[in-house]
Amino acid sequence: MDKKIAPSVMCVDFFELRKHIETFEKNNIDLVHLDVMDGSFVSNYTLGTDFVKTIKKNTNIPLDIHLMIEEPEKKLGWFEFGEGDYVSVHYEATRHLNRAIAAIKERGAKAMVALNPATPLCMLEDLLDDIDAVLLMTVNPGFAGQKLVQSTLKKIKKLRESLYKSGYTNIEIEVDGNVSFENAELMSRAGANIFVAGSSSVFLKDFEIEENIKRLRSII
Ligand code: S6P
Ligand code: MG
Repeated sequence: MDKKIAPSVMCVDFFELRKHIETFEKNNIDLVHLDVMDGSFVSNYTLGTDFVKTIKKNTNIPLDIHLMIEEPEKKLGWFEFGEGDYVSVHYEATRHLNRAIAAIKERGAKAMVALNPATPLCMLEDLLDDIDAVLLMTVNPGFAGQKLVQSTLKKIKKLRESLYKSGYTNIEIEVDGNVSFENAELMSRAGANIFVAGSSSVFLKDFEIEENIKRLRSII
């Protein structure tokens, strides 16, 4: 399965946005990770509908929209995405997950279910026929710059093994949170293939972003 890097835009200096997007394009970045937070599902607020629209309009790199919002099925229509983009909705955020997944797929995008560190993998059981990927949170959602929740490393391995055993070999696994160079290696070995790169790798202070991308790519 292809390994993909998805830099997290909430970690960049917004005054330099254009420069960062150009760097992503020049370095063949696979996905642009956009964290959307509503101040309710998580306490923080981040990138909203206009921001997503601006990025969509200004790059051909597929988007990876991570919706940390309540009842996402009611808001999907407000977001700009389409064929080839990835959109994740949290298991914990809705009673109508199936409806949310169907609405994402109707628009040709890849549907992804996100699980918080404390949400067990068994919750995915009846979703596997309908999803393209699983986003395993490796920190509690809401903020960049947090420490890895160690138990999530075992969770990645357990998920990859059970997907193989049950024949869902095409389902991708994305990891999000403290994907440092050190942790990325462990996550990759455990079976993750999409790596959200934030302040602990690609945007690590005092290092060049291009160098960090190369380093991360060589590790995964
Ligand atoms: C966190 C969010 C993430 C962060 C990313 C930051 O709620 O979903 O996408 O932006 O994890 O990376 P790092 O390396 O600072 O943990
Ligand atoms: Mg995220």
